Amino acid sequence: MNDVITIGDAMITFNPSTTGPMRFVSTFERKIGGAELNVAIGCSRLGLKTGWISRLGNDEFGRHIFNTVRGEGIDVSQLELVDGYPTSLNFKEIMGDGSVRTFYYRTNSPTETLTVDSLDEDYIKHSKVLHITGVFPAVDKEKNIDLIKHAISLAKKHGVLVSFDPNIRLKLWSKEEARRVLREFLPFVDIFLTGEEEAELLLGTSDPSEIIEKSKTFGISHIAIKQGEKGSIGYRDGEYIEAPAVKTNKVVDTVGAGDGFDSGFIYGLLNQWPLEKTLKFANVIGSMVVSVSGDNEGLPYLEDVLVQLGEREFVER
Ligand code: KDG
Repeated sequence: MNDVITIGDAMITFNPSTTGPMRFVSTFERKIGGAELNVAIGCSRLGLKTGWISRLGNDEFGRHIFNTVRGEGIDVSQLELVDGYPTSLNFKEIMGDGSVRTFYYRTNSPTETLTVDSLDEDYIKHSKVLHITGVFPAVDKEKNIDLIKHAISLAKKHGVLVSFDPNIRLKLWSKEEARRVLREFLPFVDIFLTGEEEAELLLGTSDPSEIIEKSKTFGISHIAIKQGEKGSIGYRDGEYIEAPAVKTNKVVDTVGAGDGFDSGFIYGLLNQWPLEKTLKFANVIGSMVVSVSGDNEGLPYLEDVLVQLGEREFVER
């Protein structure tokens, strides 16, 4: 039985060694990225039993990602290396203030070989949460939208909670397409983890109270609004909580912070924590991610978060 499973496309991510426009960057560090995989890594490091459904190229980069995922303790039974599709790449540009642009090389992704028939009903049935995002449906749209809809229907059939982060990537589709497709998922979502801008695009408002009201009309029971450096807002069973952000000494790389938040939120929910504690925990994780270079390197282990929260002593030596 897995606590959390997710479906997504991962990439080798090249982080620039220097800040500034990418055309002037000559050296990069090889890392790994992919929104859904980041959440899987975050959940696994916190101690949740986690599975990732995906395909990678049967090449050196694919092997590197496969070994990393397995090394993170994530279940790889639904992961295959496929011939004829090179593992996707993503080059990042980071400016002095930590803001990021990404340049994808992910057409012909190995996940094109992942079909509705690849989904194992039993695997989904034996999970507590299915986490999906707006990235995967935007890659190879025609097929992946159906695949995600099928995964959601299997989850609903077996009482598995559906967690959804819109993660709208406008380099992959238009605002109109994203809105039309992702709104179709909303009636099946139990846990909605959104940024304000994404909510504006999907629901037509960035006002937190209105986001909550509109989300409730879709029957969504757990809502978290991620506000970056302002913190987060949560709603559950009539309870509305504003959780301030945690101060970060230096923002190095903002990519992956939202995925870190998601993993913390799911962890708190599965442990039946009060909403306030869950939001605080998730905010701390987001702040830890931005202080480290890479999309998932900053995702903490449970002990690290407890140290940040002052619940565990930090022992230096
Ligand atoms: O949420 C962070 C991810 O988006 C990043 O790791 C990779 O850009 C990426 C993507 O599309 O998955």
